[in-house]
Amino acid sequence: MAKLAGARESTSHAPSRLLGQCMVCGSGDLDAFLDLGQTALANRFLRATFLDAPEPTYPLRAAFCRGCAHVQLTEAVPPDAMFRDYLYISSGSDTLVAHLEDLSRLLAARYSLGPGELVIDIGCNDGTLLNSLRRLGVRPLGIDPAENLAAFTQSAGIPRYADYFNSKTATRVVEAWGNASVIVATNTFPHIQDLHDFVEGLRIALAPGGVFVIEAHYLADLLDRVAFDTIYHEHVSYWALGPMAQLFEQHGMEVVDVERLTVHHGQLRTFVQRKGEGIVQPNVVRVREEERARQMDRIQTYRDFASRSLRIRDDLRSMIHSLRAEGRSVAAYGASAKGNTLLSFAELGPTAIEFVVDRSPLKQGLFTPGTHIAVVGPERIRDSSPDYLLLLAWNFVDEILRQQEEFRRRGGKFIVPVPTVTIV
Ligand code: JHZ
Ligand code: ZN
Repeated sequence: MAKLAGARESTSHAPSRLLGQCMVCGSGDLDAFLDLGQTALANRFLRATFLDAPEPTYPLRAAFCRGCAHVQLTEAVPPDAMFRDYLYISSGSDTLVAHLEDLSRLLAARYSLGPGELVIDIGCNDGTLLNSLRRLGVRPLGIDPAENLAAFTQSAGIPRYADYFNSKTATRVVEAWGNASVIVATNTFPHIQDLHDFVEGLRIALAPGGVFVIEAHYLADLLDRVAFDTIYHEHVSYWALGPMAQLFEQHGMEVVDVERLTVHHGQLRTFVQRKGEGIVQPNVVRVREEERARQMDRIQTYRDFASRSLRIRDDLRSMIHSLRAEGRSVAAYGASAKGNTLLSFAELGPTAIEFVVDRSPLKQGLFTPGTHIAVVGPERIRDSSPDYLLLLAWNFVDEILRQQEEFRRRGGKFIVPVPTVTIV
């Protein structure tokens, strides 16, 4: 088991950096459309002994670039405060493990990957994807700055370069391991603060004809699901295909294929190659047209989204306060990062929410950042029989409802916060 984090014992407050310009096109014409307040870092769960210590918080605001329609935060938190010691593990959800196994099979088949070929996973986390790639016979390499997660790949014998990916580390990686046929990044691309240097790193590390495959939450789905809770400091970018294609074009690369996925709350899987090395599929043009048709390049779209987000916050707050006033007990399920945006924004603390259940042993025993609610194991649902569970990991609703049949049979109800607050 990975060691529990050192950084959670520190109360140091490295300041955030104001992003005065668009990270894609450099325009200074940024329009902030949603202010989620001053919040603690979403994955920075606390030990009991630190509940009274000052907790660093940072402004959380999303902005639209009038130059290229990219959506990003207005402030960047120093990466070391978020990624050196990382609590989220990919193997925490059966749905996600199955998804990453499918992805490894797709990559191996689509690119006919042989035993000598290197596949790099940027943000490899606990090595779930790399394990499955290795079983298919390819040569895996993980790159990830999380020191506390290195033990997972080490015990599996998978090489890992424990740092951020950029042009400098790409050069070192090529010297030590050679060029990669495929570089993949699942749920990592939204975290990248220096996009241009990252893309230069790809150009250095990819073999001729090599492919970069991104999976990241898709802005169109974020809008449809009103998933404002997925806005937190780790995610500096909220990707649509239009701005993403522009980014790669600036570096002599192009998006050659794209697919929409249902995993998490809806994602985009994008395939990128050096210009001229691949054939651009009709999907790319189609998705870009769909984005224009639904006005993802207009600020009004984001203003409407912001109003719907405020409405959810108000509805949720009043529902939970009235349930509590009627004497009902309310707890939450899934100590997800997005759950912490939701709890902070709706100002729901331990008097409203008794505890948060999570399967991950890395989170149990800790307290939610900012709101300080205890995280406990799933057995607590049986022991305390809460009347309601606020579903903070709503992206796994099917998996969780299946697991919690007993709770529901006994009359327990789930509150699903988005796209509108509903009880199931
Ligand atoms: P989950 C993470 O966000 C972090 P989070 C990251 N920044 C990102 O971009 C997204 O993923 C994609 C628990 N759980 O996956 C496990 C149960 O207890 O929605 C997790 O702690 N029982 C990389 O944190 C949490 O819920 C279960 O049955 O918002 C879910 O977190 C299941 C399925 C999950 O991601
Ligand atoms: Zn821009």
